[in-house]
Amino acid sequence: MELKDIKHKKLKAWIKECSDLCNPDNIYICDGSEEEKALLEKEAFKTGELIELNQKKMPGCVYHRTAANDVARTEHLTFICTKNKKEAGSCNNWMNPKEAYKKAGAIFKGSMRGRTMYVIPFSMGPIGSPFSKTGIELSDSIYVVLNMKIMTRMGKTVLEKLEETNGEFTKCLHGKAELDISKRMILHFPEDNAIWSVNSGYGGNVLLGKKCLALRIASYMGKKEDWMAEHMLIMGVEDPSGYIVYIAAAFPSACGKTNLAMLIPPKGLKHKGYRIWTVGDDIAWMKIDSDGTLWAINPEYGMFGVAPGTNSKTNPNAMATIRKNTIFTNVLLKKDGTVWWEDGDGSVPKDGFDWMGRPWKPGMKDELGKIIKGAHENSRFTAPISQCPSITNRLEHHHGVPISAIIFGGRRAKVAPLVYEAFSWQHGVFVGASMASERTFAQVGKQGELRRDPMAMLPFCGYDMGDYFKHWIKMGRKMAKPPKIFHVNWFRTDKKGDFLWPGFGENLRVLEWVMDRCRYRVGAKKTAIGNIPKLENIDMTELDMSKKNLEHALAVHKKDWIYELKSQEEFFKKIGKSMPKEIWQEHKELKKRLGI
Ligand code: GTP
Ligand code: SPV
Ligand code: MN
Repeated sequence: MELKDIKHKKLKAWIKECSDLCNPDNIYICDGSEEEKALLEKEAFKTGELIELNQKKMPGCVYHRTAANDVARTEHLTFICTKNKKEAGSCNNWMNPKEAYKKAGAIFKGSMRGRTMYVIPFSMGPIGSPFSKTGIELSDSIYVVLNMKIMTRMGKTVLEKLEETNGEFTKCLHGKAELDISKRMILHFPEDNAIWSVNSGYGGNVLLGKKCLALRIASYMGKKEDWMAEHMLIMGVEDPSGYIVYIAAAFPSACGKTNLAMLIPPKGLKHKGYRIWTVGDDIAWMKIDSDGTLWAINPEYGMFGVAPGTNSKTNPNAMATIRKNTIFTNVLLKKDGTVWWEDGDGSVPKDGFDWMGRPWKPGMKDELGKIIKGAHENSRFTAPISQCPSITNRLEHHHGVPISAIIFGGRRAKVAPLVYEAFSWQHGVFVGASMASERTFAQVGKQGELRRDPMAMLPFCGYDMGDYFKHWIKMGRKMAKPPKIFHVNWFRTDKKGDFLWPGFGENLRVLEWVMDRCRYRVGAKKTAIGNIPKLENIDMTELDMSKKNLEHALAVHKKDWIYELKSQEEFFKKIGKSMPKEIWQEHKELKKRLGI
């Protein structure tokens, strides 16, 4: 298919406009077929953009390295470009759309000379579902095309549907340009339903269906159209009677979404016969259906997961998912054409090539004496979600799944207990709004620093944060049966700095309590911050953890929370006038409950 064959007038004109700007040698319209994939891979092997992995041991797997300064989302170079600055709010970087188009336009100009511009039609959500949105990404990167093929429903069928309905689409323009970080810009134009990304080749910056469309642009759409786009995993927990409770959970980047979404019941709970169904591991789109309950879909089709720390003990389902047809980015390349990462499976290889392509041996140190890692800490795998052994059979279901509980969570060494339940929807919105987490390697910046990250959406909300909280409150009022809201923290540490809670599969013990609360099967202990489990209501069968440590994990320390309140207040003040009075009200109530 060629440009002249495109019947959708607006689409054709826009591709032409972008091609006039970027000046590619060729335009190629992707059909999403396996033959196309094979051809593109072959070409990328020739140029070195991709390396073919050992096909005997890792069928269908390829390897890619990004530039050394292009290994994580760059939030400081990410902008919301609305006419009115107020719409973007104080938590986003803002740029005037005119200025943004001009600046980025100058960088895009002629940037695809000698390259091909790939036209990537994709659907976020099942094709044709009332939940779904169509995007067209133009990119000069084969790596992007191949990732989009895994991460979204991509190709001919999407384009046909768009033409058939003469539908709307999000205009996504991506160019690698010179991969120059000083000229990198990730721009969102919610009023134009457009995204421009230039000078990056890394994940969330360039797979424009993911964070850019499915969260920043979609959250903006959701506010207007009465739905929600959230940074949440979706999972079903089936009990032995066959009843499935669906849970959506928002944790910041690299805080355990992928792991929780496909957990395997721990040994001690095996006899209870729970089964986990994975619906999504990063993004949820949620709508109130005619039954008054909240239904969710995973708009994605693949997983872009953190490699380090993933192994057959912590996450066997992820290991099974990435056995074939997977793109590995920035991990260690072994001499036998397989890959490895820190805390992965198998023994540490005696040599290989690190994520920058340099010869590597374990224990090597840099000039500062720091150990050189073989895989970058934010190295990732891209794999079809259908390969996950616990995949739900409702992935293509146009209505998604009904959500009974929403869980917020962060990475907090102190303060936040293992789990607590909000008293109401409005209190739950406050709990989400006051979330905080220690920074991880998934974003550039100081690691470990605590930052407030409401609903894990700080870097992803496409409009003013105060208005976003209002939207949450409004949605709750529209639901006949709003989900119960909880907060968890798998990362609380003891005095020595070790995690108090074993995490991973054992987290089911906490989910069990969450489900029991949703079904009114168990009581709770009321504290100032919310309801926490009575010790005897967390099933500790075969878990090597003392009662005392469970007590520590669940403890609510008044002193910590007084400090926490202040930090929340500072953050809410920064959001400014748009902060809903209901959230301030909840803040006041918490103060009262703490007796201050
Ligand atoms: P993004 O893809 O960046 O959004 O990350 P994510 O939220 O999906 O996080 P993921 O599940 O990939 O986990 C990130 C890191 O946290 C990995 O190194 C995991 O091994 C670790 N992790 C996940 N769950 C737990 C847990 O329950 N306890 C502990 N201690 N670590 C965990
Ligand atoms: C995240 O950082 O939340 C990710 C990886 O899931 S990225 O796609 O780069 O945003
Ligand atoms: Mn994520």
